Amino acid sequence: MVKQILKAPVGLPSDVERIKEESNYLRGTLKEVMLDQISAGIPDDDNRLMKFHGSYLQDDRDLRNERQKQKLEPAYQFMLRVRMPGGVATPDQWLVMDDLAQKYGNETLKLTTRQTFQMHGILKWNMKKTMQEIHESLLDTIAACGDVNRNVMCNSNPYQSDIHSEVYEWSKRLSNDLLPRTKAYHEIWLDEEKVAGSPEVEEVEAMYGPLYLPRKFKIGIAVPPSNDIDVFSQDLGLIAIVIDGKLVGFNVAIGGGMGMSHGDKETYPQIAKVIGFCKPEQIYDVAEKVITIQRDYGNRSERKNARFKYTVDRLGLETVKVELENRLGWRLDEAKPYHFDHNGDRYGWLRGVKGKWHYTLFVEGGRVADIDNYKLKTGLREIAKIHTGDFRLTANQNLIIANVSSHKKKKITELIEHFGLTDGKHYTALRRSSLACVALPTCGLAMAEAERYLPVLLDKIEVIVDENGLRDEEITIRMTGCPNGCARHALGEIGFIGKAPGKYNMYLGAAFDGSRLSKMYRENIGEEEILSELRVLLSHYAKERQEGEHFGDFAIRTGIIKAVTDGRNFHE
Ligand code: SRM
Ligand code: SF4
Repeated sequence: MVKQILKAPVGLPSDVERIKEESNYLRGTLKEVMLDQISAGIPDDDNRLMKFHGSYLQDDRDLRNERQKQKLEPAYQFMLRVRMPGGVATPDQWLVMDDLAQKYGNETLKLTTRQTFQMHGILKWNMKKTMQEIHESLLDTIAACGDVNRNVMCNSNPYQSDIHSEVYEWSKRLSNDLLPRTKAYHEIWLDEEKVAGSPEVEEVEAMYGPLYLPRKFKIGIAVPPSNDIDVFSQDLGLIAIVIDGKLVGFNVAIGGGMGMSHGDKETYPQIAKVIGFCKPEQIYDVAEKVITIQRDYGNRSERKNARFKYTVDRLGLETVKVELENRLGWRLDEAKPYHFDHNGDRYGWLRGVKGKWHYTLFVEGGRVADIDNYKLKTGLREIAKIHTGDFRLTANQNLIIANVSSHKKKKITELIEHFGLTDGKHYTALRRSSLACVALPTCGLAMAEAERYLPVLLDKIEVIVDENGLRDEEITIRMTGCPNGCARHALGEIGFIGKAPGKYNMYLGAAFDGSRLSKMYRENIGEEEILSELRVLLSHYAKERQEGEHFGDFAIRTGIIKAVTDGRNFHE
């Protein structure tokens, strides 16, 4: 093995590093401040720690100005994110989430782009009860946010192959084994007794250390030909390799990520690069060692440059690979061939390999709510009451009612029809291929609308789509309220990033299989300009595309936009 001398960036540690250091393994003063009845909020330092417990303090931005005028504190409320590897929930867990959202939240559930539930609008006084009920349902929110390994994603299509359940088990193991070891969560939320003795002795975070990671860390496992989890957007992406129906291992890809800041060339989205192959039983070791490289060499001064993608780009891909192999004490094999077809979902009823049925439902923007006549939340509650399989939350914010027996299929179909739940097939394929992040009113970082606006914009784009005979053409379209990229905008064939209220940067040219980034096409445009641009582009595409050519590839081939194969060229 080659000996290397690597350096972490020098500079004063960021404020968050201080907060972690002083937190006594993520405790801070959370226990006390959650009891305080004077404010519905909590201090900033504790809010930073709150993330490690799967929650953020937010305020309802729709009410912000009015409350300010009335000299009231902001309408503070908490967002809560569940840790649920691979997005698999039992019907009972679904019912608990539904009930909690109703009792303590804003009566809706958000199915996130990382396959889990978020609840919004939980008041401080209800947080502990909510956490405890989640725990009783055998789920938790540990490490759902914060500078640690997050919810591990996994291909959500059980109909695809026998391999799926095996791969899902690996995602669960990774998620559990990479959890922080501190008992802070259990003490603060579940009232578990503190074990006697000094915490430093009790809780050596062998892998994370007392400062945890410089930034969040994300792992996802794809099962080709589906890249539904956008494996190249992960800090550590694993691609299942199946030979003769057997899972032989995983290709390992490192250094992906979507976030950036407008106009800041030091920040950029990046595609993870494949560096080799390992056997299934080696993935924990690989993940652990990759995480410790980021722990040791990630940037702890500049949070905007702290993600693993920047560590990889700074040190060099080959150097990181050598360091990984040094830490493993063995070499990765050559990466094995694989092929992705798409990064979307396949809707409606599909029969799986073991004779079970799976129904993929289109959930626009991932929002489970009863809105006017569309009683999605009620319908799913009724389905959960009789369902004996499970639910799978997809990385595209949709839902699979999975593992339905032929016997139960009839009853579930009746409920789907009774509540008019949709697989999206009466919409354009464009809408079915859409993703939007939460943005306003809850996200404190949103510069523009996303989830609430994309459906409205799509109503207008669909007219253009129909005029051009593109109704069944799958074109991925993604909108985020800011450049953090929570809906993986840079991997949408059409991407919009919020710049200011009603204004977006428009991106084109990403690959349909999630393997190439998009590039900025127009800056700071409003709805009228968006529609006039798309009118020209989509008509051009309808007339000039080659057989089977996807829109992103067309935009590159015809020179509408330059291809970006490495995020470091993103701003050029
Ligand atoms: Fe995200 C922060 C919502 C997936 C990149 N994200 C946030 C916060 C917590 C805002 C904040 O820090 O104050 C948002 C909460 C809004 C709200 O009101 O709920 C938020 N992110 C989401 C979700 C709910 C979007 C959705 O509509 O589904 C997704 C929850 C995922 C989950 O279940 O864990 C979500 N976020 C993502 C993804 C996509 C992914 O991971 O596949 C990304 C891009 C991939 C990546 O990480 O590179 C993403 N979120 C960010 C970033 C930018 C990080 C960076 O590298 O710069 C931030 C801001 C930050 O961390 O400082 C952020
Ligand atoms: Fe908020 Fe920006 Fe993420 Fe959208 S992309 S949820 S606006 S942080």
